[in-house]
Amino acid sequence: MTPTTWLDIQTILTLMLLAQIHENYAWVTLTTNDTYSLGALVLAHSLKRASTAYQLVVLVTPGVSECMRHRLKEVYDIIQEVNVMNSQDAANLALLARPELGVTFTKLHCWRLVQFEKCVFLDSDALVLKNCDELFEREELSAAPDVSWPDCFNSGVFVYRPSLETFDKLTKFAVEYGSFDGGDQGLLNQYFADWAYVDIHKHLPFVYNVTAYASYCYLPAFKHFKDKIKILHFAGKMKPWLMHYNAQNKTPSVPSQYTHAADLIQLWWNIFFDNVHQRLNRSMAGLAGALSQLRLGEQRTDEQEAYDLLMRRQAWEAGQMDYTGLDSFDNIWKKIQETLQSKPEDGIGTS
Ligand SMILES: [Mn+2]
Repeated sequence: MTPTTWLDIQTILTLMLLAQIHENYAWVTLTTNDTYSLGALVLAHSLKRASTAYQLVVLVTPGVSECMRHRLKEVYDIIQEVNVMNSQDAANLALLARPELGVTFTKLHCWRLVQFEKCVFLDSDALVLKNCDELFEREELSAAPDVSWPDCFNSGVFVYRPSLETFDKLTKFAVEYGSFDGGDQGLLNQYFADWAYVDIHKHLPFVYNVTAYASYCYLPAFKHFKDKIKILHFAGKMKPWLMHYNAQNKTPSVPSQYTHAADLIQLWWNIFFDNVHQRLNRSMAGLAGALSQLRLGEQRTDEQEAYDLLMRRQAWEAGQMDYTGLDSFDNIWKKIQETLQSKPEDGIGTS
């Protein structure tokens, strides 16, 4: 065999191996409604911008509209419907004042994607800034420390191996022991309890899951290491899509707690306008429908501003709306127009 032929065979074998790895690895996220799907769409585009070699999977619950599912299908390789699992641990959730966290138990379904050998789960409120394909070299369960309690990992980014057996054990564990914080982070930390002590390779560097919120943030370090951040995580209640966006000057109104990350929030919105906005339409629920009405470079009408504000408030409060009936776009729009058109004296005598 000539050296050239041998080299060719080696190249072919390497390429075959790589192709197989690419098929067996996937990024996975979860969305439970149309508003969170905005995050999932921007996240997928951020992964593509970072030129990932791996597939993208999105888990959706029944709360995601048909129309939004079509948009998700355009950018995700696989869209998988899962049922909402509640922690039914109302006391713990109330303690956290985050009743919406119960839904994050749905995350456990990611272990059922057994067509893949290894996956990285990313919350849909994450934004990938640099290629992170090297994460697939890590083992289950690899994650970055949580800023509030660094002996716990943050469950917004983690490497895992899909397995029906693990899924079963996790759900049984959840039923038996609950979760110390009522959400998936407490549960996963209880289950993978040796994470903090046993294997340092399972500690991802913090740059793979940097929390954007200022009171959780070591600001001088944020400034110093900003260029090294690989994944920014908008943990907490304030999400980029909840920030008011000025379509005329193309900038979001960044709350004071986030000014250190203003350029990265601007990046989220730039990706949103480059890749997501034009594919939205007003039949979508919540903020997705409201944002579809934005026109860059144009000032919004009072009605549009009022509608946007209402949708942001709804999303903030995580209120359940009836998107097809009384709370549908057309009805809310009509109500807003009536309110804005009514003269001030109309309000006299009403509380
Ligand atoms: Mn999150």
